[in-house]
This record gives sequence, C-alpha cells and structure tokens, in this order.
Amino acid sequence: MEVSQIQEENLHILHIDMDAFYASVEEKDNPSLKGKPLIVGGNSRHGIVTTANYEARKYGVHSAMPIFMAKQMCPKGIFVPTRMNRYREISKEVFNILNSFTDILEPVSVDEAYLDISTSGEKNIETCFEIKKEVLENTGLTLSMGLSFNKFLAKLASDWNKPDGIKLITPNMVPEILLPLSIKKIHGIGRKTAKKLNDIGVYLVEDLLELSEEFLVELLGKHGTEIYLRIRGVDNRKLEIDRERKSLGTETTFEISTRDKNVLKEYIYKFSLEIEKDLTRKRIQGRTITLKIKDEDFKSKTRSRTLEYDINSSDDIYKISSMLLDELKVSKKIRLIGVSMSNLSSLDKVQLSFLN
Ligand code: TTP
Ligand code: MG
Repeated sequence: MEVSQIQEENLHILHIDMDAFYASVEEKDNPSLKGKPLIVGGNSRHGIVTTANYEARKYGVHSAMPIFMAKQMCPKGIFVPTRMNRYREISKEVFNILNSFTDILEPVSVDEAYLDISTSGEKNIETCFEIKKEVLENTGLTLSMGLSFNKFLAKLASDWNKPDGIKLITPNMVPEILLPLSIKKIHGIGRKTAKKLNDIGVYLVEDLLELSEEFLVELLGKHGTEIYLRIRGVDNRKLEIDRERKSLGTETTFEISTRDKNVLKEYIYKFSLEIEKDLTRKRIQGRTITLKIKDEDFKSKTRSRTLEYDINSSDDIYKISSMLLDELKVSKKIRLIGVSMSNLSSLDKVQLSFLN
C-alpha cells in the first residue's frame, strides 16, 4: 500500500516498551528505592549494568556499562543484583494484559512487543490509553508506546517520549519527521552499514533520501532496497505471532448484559471447571489468574493475581477469580467475562518455556 493512501484511523500497529524495566520492577518490590538513582546489575567489580532507572541515567549511567564505571559516575547510586526470574514473572503479567486486548501480538523481548490493535473493537488511540491504564493498575509499571501503520514507525515512535510516553506517527508526518534523525535510528542500519554510509558523508536520513535505490543496492546489497523504502515510510514486515499457547482460559459474551454478581460468579465457576479440565488433560498447573470484563460501552478491564505457588483445582481458580471480580468494583452492566490462567508449568515441575 502507498503511504499516502493510509488513513489516520489505520494507525493500528502498536509498539510497546516498558520503562527502565528491571529497575522499575525493583522499585515496585521495594518502594523505598523510588526517587533514588538505582542501578541493576549486581555489586561485583566485574559486573555489567543491565539497566538503570531514570535518576541514575542523569549521571550518565546506562545499560552494558561496567559496574565500576557506573560507581565512579554515580557514587551515591544504589546497586542491586539482577533477578531475571522476577522480571520474567512480571513480564508474563504484562503480556497477559496485552493479550487481553489482541491475539495479534509479537513478543520481542521481556519488555517489548508489537501488537495489531485493529481488532479490539474500540478506537485505536483509546485502546492505547486503556492498555497503559491496565498495565499501571495491575503491575504499577509504566510503558512507552508508539502507534503507527507499520512496525518500523511504531518502534521509532515508542522511543520518542520515554518514559510513560505515547507518540503517533501518521502518514502525513512522513518523511518530514524522519529527516533530522541520525541514520542509526533506522531499524536495519547497524554499526557496519552506518559506517559505510558515514564514509560517504551520509549521517542523517535527510542525506540518505538523496540517494537512489540503485545506488543503495550497489553499496549495501539487497538490504539497500529495504532501507530505501523504510525511510520513505514503507515497511511491509508482518507481525510474527507466537502461536505457542502461553495461557489458557475461556470467555463468554452475554446476550443480555448483566450487573448481577451471582450470575457473573456462576460463569466464573463454570470457567474454573473448564480450566481445571484443560489443565488436567495437559498435565499442567499455573500461578497467575486473570479476570477480564467488558462493559456495555466496550470498555475492558482486567485484573491479575500471581500466587506464590501453583494451583490447578477449580476451587482455587474460582476463589481467586471471584476475589478479582470483587476488586473490580463493577458499576456498569457487563457484556463479556473471561478467566484465564498463565505462568503455566508442567506438573512435573519443568518450567514451560516463555519468551525463551
Ligand atoms: P530496554 O528496553 O532497552 O531498557 P529499559 O527498559 O531498562 O529502559 P527504557 O526502555 O526505558 O529505555 O531493555 C529492557 C531490559 O533488558 C532492561 O531493563 C534490562 C535488560 N537489558 C540488559 O540486560 N542489557 C542491555 O544491554 C540492555 C539494553 C537491556
Ligand atoms: Mg524498556
């Protein structure tokens, strides 16, 4: 599709990236760290910084820097070790929420994903704010988002207003918005390609736009065409959906919306039985329960709870999900309710792979 033919309502590719992810999880688990420069990556002299919160970044500390250097730059910084399992756990909660908005989701890393939100039944920009709200309410964490009409522009946009940012890139903003950017900002231009281009005096997208496709192909091979198109706002990459099931559960849309708690709990009970059956058949158990509701105005809400132990009985699933329903404080009539379970592991205690 030509860029000029794309309408604003077709901004449907969303890229999300959690803010200072590991550090934010550490602050969530230990709120006394908030507001202080925090560096994650352990205390050993030979360690490497995995990330730093935004306070520590003011001192110049960044990912992949040796710890000793970070200590020199930020002597008052608080240094904590990396706790990968905990970040994976929170990541699953976040992905759970994302998944409640769309099935078309491509996880990129523990804290980053592309989503196609055109099927969520609401205006895309409203969906963005709802996702932000759900993630914040459920996990206490903020993320940054970019909404556009392809992956390249969505990712570029999510980095625009970090932290807690949101940025739209519409077709009529292209290519002007790209002109002043360093070519290194263009997905697909790595260090080697950048050097080749720098060597011929090309530093900004503005310079790169002057070059013909033929010239770029000659200089960079096949890759040249991709870059030629990308800086003109064209990126035809599809989302690579991870088909392996990361959660199981079920949901129902009512013919007649209801606010009756007993009716809602009856459904929850039915879902709990179904989930138990599914878990037994697959010989798995889970630790996170997510309840999702959608009200008459199509507004969705989700609540999750991650337990410290695995469960697989319908009684436990019912207990947790009805507690989540109580927490949701339903005021409008509900048209859809669903329960799902994630953080799955096999009964044999072998952890199922998630995000590798
Ligand atoms: P990023 O999203 O690159 O960084 P971030 O979330 O800490 O900060 P922000 O997005 O707000 O700029 O990476 C996500 C996590 O991955 C990060 O919290 C820690 C980890 N990570 C490493 O372990 N090593 C690295 O070199 C980088 C860049 C990240
Ligand atoms: Mg991040």
